[in-house]
Amino acid sequence: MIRIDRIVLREIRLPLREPFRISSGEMRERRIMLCELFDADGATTWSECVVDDAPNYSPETLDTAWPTIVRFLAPRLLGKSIDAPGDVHALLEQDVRGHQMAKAALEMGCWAIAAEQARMPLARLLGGTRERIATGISLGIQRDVHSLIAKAQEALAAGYQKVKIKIAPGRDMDWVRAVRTAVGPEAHLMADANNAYTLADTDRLLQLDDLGLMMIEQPLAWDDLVRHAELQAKMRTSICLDESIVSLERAQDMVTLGAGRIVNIKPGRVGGFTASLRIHDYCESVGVPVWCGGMLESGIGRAYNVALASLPNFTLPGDLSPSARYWKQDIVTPEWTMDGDGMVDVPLSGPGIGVKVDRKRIDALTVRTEEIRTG
Ligand code: OSB
Ligand code: MG
Repeated sequence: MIRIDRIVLREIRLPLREPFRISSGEMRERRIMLCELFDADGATTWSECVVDDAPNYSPETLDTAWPTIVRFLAPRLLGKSIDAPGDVHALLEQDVRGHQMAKAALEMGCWAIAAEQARMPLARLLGGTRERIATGISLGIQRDVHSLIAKAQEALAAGYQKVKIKIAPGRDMDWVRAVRTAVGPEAHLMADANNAYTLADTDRLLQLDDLGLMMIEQPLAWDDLVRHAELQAKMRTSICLDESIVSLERAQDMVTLGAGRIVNIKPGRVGGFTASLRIHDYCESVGVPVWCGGMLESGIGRAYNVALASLPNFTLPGDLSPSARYWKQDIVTPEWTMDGDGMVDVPLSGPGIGVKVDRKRIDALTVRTEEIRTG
């Protein structure tokens, strides 16, 4: 039984080790929104709302998620006795349109509370079976092709099992081809366009077919399945959808329309774990591989992604780099690490999210807090 009687929101600022640039924007410092959830029986946990400062990935931002939680979502949860964490999704979804990342922060927090109560690792409560998960790196758009090649080589040497290259018009085919030439035909490469193209670019995008990519992620508009289907019909390279998949229904539509062949599941983007599990199970039933994407999470959000990625149909390496790829110092102990084979351990030795949260450090980084209580 879950009964949340207090939620504390916080904003912290954490500078990235290096700027992360995608076709739709650049980030230097992560504004991170954290939630602390307190259950009436004494169980507590931390969760992360994966919103960004700007609405260039999804319509949500930190400054929309915060008041949405305070005014519309937290009041639905607070003081209510809930049998199982799987019930929270429907409670938050009813008559609240959108705001998936805001919903996910609370929903996933309830799963972690349930894991604490059951004295189970979160990964196992979700049904995860893996002990270690395969990791890929997501490389932002670099200053020039030489630095991109160097970063890709460095990542493969470190053991990463997949290199995702962010592309945009003018920094695309030639750059990916140069990386392919440098790293050889066997390396697992993919590209992510974050909506930078339209169907007018079809001929250009078809050049990717000669580069042996695992997939191209979200080449067209964030909310457009129909045109992705038109492109996929012409393209040998598999399209993987990220931005477009905001629910189980959109994953079903992708398959029905032929808009893509692979799904990047980010639990924040789909409203939390219940929707993620449904998408995972549906994709498994129709033979669509999934992998776990990332939103430059702190060590807290990463714990949730790693737990999810331990499920069986997460058959492709996720964007789940170790802490040191993003931060000088993470806000959890131990920090997330990756071994030389590109594997990250799923924390299985204790209950809940499996990392200790460094409250002192979080206090020092906090720029605002708000407490929401029952009544
Ligand atoms: O498109 O997957 C994306 C980060 C911010 C916004 C969108 C995306 C990304 C990444 C980062 O690719 C992956 C990571 O967290 O390592
Ligand atoms: Mg993406």
